[in-house]
Amino acid sequence: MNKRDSLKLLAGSLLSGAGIFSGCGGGSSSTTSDTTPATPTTPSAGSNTLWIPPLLSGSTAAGVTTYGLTLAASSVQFQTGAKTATYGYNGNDFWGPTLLMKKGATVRMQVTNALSEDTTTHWHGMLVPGPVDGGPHQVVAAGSTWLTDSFTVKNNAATYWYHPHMHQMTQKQLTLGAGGFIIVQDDAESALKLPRTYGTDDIPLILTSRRFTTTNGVANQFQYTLTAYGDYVLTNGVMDAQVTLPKQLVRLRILNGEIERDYNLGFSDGRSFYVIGNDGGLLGSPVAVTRLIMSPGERYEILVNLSGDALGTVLDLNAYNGADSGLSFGYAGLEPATQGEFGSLLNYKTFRLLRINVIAATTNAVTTVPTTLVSNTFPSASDAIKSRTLLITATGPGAPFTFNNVGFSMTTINQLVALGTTESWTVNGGNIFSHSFHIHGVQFKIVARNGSASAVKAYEGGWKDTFYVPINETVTFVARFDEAADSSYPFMYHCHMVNHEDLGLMGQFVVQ
Ligand SMILES: [Cu+2]
Repeated sequence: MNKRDSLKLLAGSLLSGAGIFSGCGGGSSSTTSDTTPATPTTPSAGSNTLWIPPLLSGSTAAGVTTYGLTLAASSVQFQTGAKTATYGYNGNDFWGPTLLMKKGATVRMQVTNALSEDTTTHWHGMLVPGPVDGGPHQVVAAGSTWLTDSFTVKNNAATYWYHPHMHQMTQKQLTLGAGGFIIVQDDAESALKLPRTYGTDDIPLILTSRRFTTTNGVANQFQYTLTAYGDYVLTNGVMDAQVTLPKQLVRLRILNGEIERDYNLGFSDGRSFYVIGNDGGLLGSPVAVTRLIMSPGERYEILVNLSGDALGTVLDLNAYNGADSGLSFGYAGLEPATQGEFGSLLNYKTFRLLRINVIAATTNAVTTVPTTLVSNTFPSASDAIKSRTLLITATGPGAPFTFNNVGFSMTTINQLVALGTTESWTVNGGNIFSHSFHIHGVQFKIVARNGSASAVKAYEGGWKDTFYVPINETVTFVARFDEAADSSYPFMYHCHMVNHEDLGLMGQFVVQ
């Protein structure tokens, strides 16, 4: 047993009996008692058609576009036997529609909570003020509707997402399927010759996995009582997903939607692909890679060139998380166990995320990778008027992760930031495990890893809101804080491994 396992097993033994979910809203008694993990079986080799979330463009009146979302309970036939209880937005059984919006538009969000428990809806990566942000303080009570103030879309063209952010309920609600994409378009992106026919050559991909209980419940919703790692890949909510893609340049908008697992992405034939976008916008130019590490909450847009492939070619998008990956301890999913809290059938191996079958090209197909994309102006370290350091800590056996030894409290503001100023933040991953750091209210630039600018990967050189923090490494970013938030609706910074977040690896800050 490694150090992390021993720490967390102790944490689990202390915390699982502490009734973390008691008092967190009703309606889940039938699933909270369903904690016995099924004996895992090898995932089938069958293939199911990839689901593409429907687009939602909102309804416009008097110059304001309103996006209506309703979160409700549903169920999915994932396994033979009983259906699995799930959550989805707008009548979808798992996940929700893709909100399509344009930079510069005036929009507002309307969320109806049709669950029997409270939720919140956070617009991950969107540049909005505190009261619109949908963090843990902006509770949408069971049966109620939240209509935000209108706001101007300030974000660059990129792929964002929405998901619940209810404290100590985020893991459960995200695990059950509550989430969705937001695609922002802008003039700079529209001027480029890029694939953008949604569902044809422009494909959103949420990558995640789940473990099922003996009664086909989703096991991973229970903090520490069972693994955060799934045994079965769900790509856009579909097990063993396959998609037909045309023989041309194809754009994949990829979200690591996992609870905890990192992905080391690549293609089965080892081909290069091209990173064109980060969390908050396009890069200056495409970056060719054969592997791409994504931690939970991150988005990357990539181009895959299928124009040279024969019709009928079969290609797999895989996670290279195995012994031959070159990865080392701390990377989430590298633990060799196949069962138990830190085990999974998908751990310490290469596994398939999506099977691609190449079909005929469309008319007006894009077939060449652009040499340049957009011009970005980032804040620089020399603009920073303040530096902060966040060390990811665990105070000892039995304790969850914290920032600087201070666990999350809804009533404690941890940082005060002056509106309109630029700061440099350094996150130290600590010596126990890797993490995925996310901060609300800004898009930022990663300027150093372990103090070295050259250690920042070229593919993560754009606008970011979430990043991979390896064990024993530091990551420094520079951000300009232009969105206001007061202590009524403060912004959050947290680990996007949502089991860590729910147990206290989160802090609050105001910008004023
Ligand atoms: Cu973490």
